[in-house]
Amino acid sequence: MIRPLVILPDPVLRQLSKPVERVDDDLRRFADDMLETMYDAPGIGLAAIQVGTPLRMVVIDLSKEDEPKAPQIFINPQIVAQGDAPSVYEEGCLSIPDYYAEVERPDTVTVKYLDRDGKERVLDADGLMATCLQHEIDHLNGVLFIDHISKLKRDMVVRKFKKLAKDKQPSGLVV
Ligand code: GNR
Ligand code: NI
Repeated sequence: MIRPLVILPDPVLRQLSKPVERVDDDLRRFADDMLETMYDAPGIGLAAIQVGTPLRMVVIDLSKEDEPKAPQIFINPQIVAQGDAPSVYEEGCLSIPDYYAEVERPDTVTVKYLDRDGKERVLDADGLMATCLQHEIDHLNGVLFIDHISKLKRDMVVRKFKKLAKDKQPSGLVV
């Protein structure tokens, strides 16, 4: 089931997500909904809070269009180590549609998490996977990629999305 995305400036995006306590069939079904929503968007990652559920779960698929799908589920992901070198990527976010900006983050991260069977795993990530995992884990803490750009740019984006949300209010509907 494709779920509606939560869009800036919805305060839900600023919530702190809670650890998953049990990896069961309900959770796996929810993860499948997240993947379906991410593929539909389309995006390369999605945090549960982006569909309104404040749980510490992330899905990622970095496969290219002409490659087989490679869905990955990260439950309760934690960054346990990060590289010293910075890396800059142009980031976007499904909760901030059509806005892109360069963000600097550590170039590598080691992430500890539970897989879809509830088994503890450790992943050493670099490149786009390192960037994406940091972007998604930020979401679990109520942090957005625009929090890593200049205040001037951030204020411009937030103002634009506030106006878009206001224009979409039913009160502004002219029949
Ligand atoms: O689809 C997405 N693309 C992307 C590009 C660069 C860095 C991070 C991302 S994640 C984003 C999907 C999303 O909003 N995940 O939270
Ligand atoms: Ni995002």
